[in-house]
Amino acid sequence: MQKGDTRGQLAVAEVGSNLPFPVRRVYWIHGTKPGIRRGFHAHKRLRQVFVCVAGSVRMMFTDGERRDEFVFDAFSEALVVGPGLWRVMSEFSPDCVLMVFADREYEEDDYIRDFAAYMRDCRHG
Ligand code: T46
Repeated sequence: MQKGDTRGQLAVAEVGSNLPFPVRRVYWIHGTKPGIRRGFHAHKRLRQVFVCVAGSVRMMFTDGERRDEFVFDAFSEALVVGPGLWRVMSEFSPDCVLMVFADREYEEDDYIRDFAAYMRDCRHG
């Protein structure tokens, strides 16, 4: 939610307004080196809201059949991502800050990091 005025911009993330779940964890990805791609996993349960606070990043999501790929930047709407989607992030600009609000604590066993296993057992759709 943008609250800009003549002084500049102020953006708000608020549970019950534009955050669709109670937030248990916030993390942000920044300083990603040139040419690096991140992600390569899906989540079993985790729901997240992505906000690109600065810069830009290419996002790719697939459920194993449908594939969406787009450049996400500071002018984009926040992105709500539920469980069961495989994601890859690439082409981070040097100034990219990708902030993520999550509805669960960090749990490594919530990750599916093997694409073949994802396609076999876990994909939605
Ligand atoms: C996601 C994409 C968009 C923690 O200890 N706590 C945390 O909350 C997170 C998110 C990560 N970590 C550790 C686990 C690894 O040792 O930080 C290290 C890097 O995490 P990972 O390799 O999972 O980073 P990405 O960029 O591949 O994935 C992250 C999130 O993990 C994931 O939930 O959806 O960003």
